Amino acid sequence: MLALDIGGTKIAAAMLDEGAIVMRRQVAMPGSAEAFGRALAELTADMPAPERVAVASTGFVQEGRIHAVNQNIISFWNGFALRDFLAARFACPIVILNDAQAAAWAEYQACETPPGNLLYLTLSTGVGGGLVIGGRLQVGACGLAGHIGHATVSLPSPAGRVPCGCGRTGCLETLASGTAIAREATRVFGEPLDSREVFARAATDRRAERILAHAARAVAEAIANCVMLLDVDHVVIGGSVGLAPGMVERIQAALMEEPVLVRVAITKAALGPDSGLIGAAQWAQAFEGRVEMEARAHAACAAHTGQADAGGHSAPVHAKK
Ligand code: ADP
Ligand code: BMX
Ligand code: ZN
Repeated sequence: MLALDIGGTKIAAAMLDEGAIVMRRQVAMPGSAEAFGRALAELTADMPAPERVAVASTGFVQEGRIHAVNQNIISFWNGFALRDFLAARFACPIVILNDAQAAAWAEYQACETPPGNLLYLTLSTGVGGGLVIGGRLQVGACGLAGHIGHATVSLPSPAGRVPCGCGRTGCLETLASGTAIAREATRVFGEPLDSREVFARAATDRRAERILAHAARAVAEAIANCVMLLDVDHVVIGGSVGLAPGMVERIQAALMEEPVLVRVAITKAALGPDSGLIGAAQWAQAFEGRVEMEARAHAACAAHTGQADAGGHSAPVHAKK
């Protein structure tokens, strides 16, 4: 099985044998469909022809197409026919899932004692989320389930409430993603800084630590909302920002500021940067053409994608301002 994890910053490709990763490669996510094709060819050049392709991708997935929630994450991703694109390269079944949903599924399977309801949060280029409720991964009616990065939090960013590429203002993603941390650090320090550099400076510079603590507080608020809404009893944190030194501890500390009722267990992703790859593979293994496991591009979802459905509705909620 070939597994791909396609994010706003990088693409990871892995060959799996009986669920275990045997080869793994990673490249930067290119900015066009043509360059994406070339990167894919390069990543898989020395891999054997797969029997199945499993994809964890940023964006929400409907019947093999990827739609952007945040228009600013990947320039060519909105409505991109990823399954057709891959089918032209691999003559085998292809299963596609949102990246955070895939990671949630893998992390749920990796739990020694399965929680009742699990929330997986990736702090990466954006902020993604996946939910396993009562042992079932939630993809949602239209593929959007778990998109907690676009739930708003009341904590303002020090630079004010920031508009998000999804059309809302004050989303968790505008406070706690790698992109948001870099933007805030660049404002505070007056020089271009990425989030890795903010973590490096945090031990010795209080301004850097404050930026990370603020992001952690926003995450804790979103977790509290999720506990109240869904009675989540375990939260798993992943993504390069979530896995960076001290981030989980900062979120745990911030959740202690919330009432005891919402103080759930928070752990670092047991599968580290591989949860998306492994979760997509596990999902594809179980899929066997069961369409009820996929979100459908049904009439009600046309509003999300701006595509007119049979009833003639076309309400692009993502129209750029
Ligand atoms: P993707 O979003 O493509 O899945 P990542 O999970 O690697 O990829 O997240 C990318 C974001 O994480 C970028 O904003 C990047 O600057 C940031 N990042 C990458 N490595 C680190 C690190 N070691 N420490 C902190 N931030 C990191
Ligand atoms: C964004 C959104 C989610 C995704 C999350 C994390 C897009 C293109 N992506 O909120 O679907 O799960 O980012 O993705 O709208 P990543 O790119 O940070 O890995
Ligand atoms: Zn948003």
